[in-house]
Amino acid sequence: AAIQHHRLRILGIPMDLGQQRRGVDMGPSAVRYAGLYERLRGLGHQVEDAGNVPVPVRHEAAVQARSWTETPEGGLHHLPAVVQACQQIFDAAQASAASQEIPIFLGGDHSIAIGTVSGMATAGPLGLIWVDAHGDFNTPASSPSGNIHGMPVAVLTGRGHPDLVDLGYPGAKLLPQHIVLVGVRSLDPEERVALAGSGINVYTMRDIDELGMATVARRALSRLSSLARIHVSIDMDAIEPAVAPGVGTPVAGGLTFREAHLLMEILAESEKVRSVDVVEINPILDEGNRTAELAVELIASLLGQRIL
Ligand code: B3U
Ligand code: MN
Ligand code: MN
Repeated sequence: AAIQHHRLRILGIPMDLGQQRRGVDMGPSAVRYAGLYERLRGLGHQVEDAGNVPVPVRHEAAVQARSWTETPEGGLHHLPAVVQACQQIFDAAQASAASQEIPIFLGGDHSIAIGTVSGMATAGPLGLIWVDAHGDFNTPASSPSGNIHGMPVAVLTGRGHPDLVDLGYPGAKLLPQHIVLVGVRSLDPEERVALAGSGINVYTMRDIDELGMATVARRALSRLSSLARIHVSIDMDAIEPAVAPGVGTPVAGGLTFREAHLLMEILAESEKVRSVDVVEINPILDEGNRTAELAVELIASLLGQRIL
């Protein structure tokens, strides 16, 4: 079948407050430098680069955290600044959701998805495919780190700090059965128990090894068969670190280059992909710019690039 042409909107979100390592705020620049705009134009899409959503810089966020509120942050790093940035992300995503365009959100760490997914969910039922080495299903009680980037999936199902859960509008944004995790291989002890009992569909690396990525990708889509709109959130640490070294928390045993592309190609065939996040690229930790270059390739495959 011929490739479907879309209106695409690139939005950078230089967020590094959801985790401890410096450098993920440069993710949007790295992906732009790797040629995202040109590649998507080359596929025949209409592309607009809308620039970046403002995110408080780290020092300012630390100062604000002390001055904005007398109450403690509940152990969450940079909570007020993450909430403020996610509110702006929510507004941008909500505007995109109401239009015909497909937004491509360039992180930044994975805490941005609290805003992107919540905003996209305003236009009706939304399925979520979360490609990640981690579960990102921690709550303030279960998190070993206090890092908000380990919490967005929990937040989107209504679990976690109220300032995050009630972002945009009160309460859960997605049903657990409308969420599919792919590539999981690192869970914290309590996170693991909560995830197993959540109703979320999880495809671990073991599942991918046993079933093959084609089967996993098709099963993931069949879980979301009742939904017309899917958000794909790609944490680059899902990919094998030898292939994608420029991430803050690499975990051995990830998706191969070929598995990651096959997943994108099968998701593209569904013609349900409505929005995309690409997160956790840290150019400081990268070899050259290869992790951002891989991200561009994966986004292209997700948006219709075909070999034949
Ligand atoms: N589960 C750990 C580590 C982690 C989560 N997401 C990433 N790392 N990228 C945590 O801090 O919640
Ligand atoms: Mn993640
Ligand atoms: Mn991860």
